[in-house]
Amino acid sequence: MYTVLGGIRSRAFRVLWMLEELGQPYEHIAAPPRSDDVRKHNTSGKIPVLLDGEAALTDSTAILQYLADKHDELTFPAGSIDRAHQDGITHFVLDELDALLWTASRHSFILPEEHRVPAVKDSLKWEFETSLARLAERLGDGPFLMGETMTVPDIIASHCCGWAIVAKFPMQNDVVNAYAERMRARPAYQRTSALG
Ligand SMILES: N[C@@H](CCC(=O)N[C@@H](CS)C(=O)NCC(=O)O)C(=O)O
Repeated sequence: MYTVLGGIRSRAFRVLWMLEELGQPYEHIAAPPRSDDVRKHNTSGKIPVLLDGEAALTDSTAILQYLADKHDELTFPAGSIDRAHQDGITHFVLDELDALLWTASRHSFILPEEHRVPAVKDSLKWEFETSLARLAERLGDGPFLMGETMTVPDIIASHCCGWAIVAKFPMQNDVVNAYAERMRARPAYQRTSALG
C-alpha cells in the first residue's frame, strides 16, 4: 500500500487524485511542509512525498508519471511518439502554469519577507493569461490535452487551474474553464477533495 505525505491544499492533491483515478489503496498523512515527518523522507522538507515500500519518492510530476507507468494507465508508453508529445505538454504546463503560480506564492508567503517582490505578481498574472490561451490551443477539441486519452498533464494542468482561482489569478478563458470544470466533476477528483 502507498503512503502519501502532504495536505490536500498542496501539490499532494495531484498524487492523491492519481491514486483515486487508479483505484489504488493508500494511507494519507496530511503532514505540513518542513515538518519532521516530511524531513525524515525528504531533506528539503517539501511535499508531496510518496512512500512505496522502502522508497520515498519526491516531486509530484515524477510521482504521477511513476504511478502511471507502473499501473499502465493515464499515460502513453515510454519510447512512443505519443509519450514524447505527452511529456512535452507536461513540461509546458510546469513551465507556463505551475512555475508562474509558484513564483507568486514564493513572493507572497514562502520567501523571507525582505526578499519578496510583491510587484512581480502583476507581471505573472499577465503572463498567465497568455499561458491559458496556449493551453486552450493545446486542448483543441479535447476532451483532454492528449485528445481522447486522459494523461498525467491533465492532472497537473487542472490542479493549476484550481490553484489559480485560490491565488486570484485570471481565469477568463472559456475553453480552459470548461475543461477545468469537466476535470473537477470526475468522481476521483471529488473523492480527493472530500479528504480535506
Ligand atoms: N516541484 C515540486 C514542488 C514541491 C513543493 O514546492 N511543494 C510545496 C507545497 S505544494 C512545499 O513543500 N513548499 C514548502 C517549501 O518550499 O519549503 C513538486 O511538484 O512536488
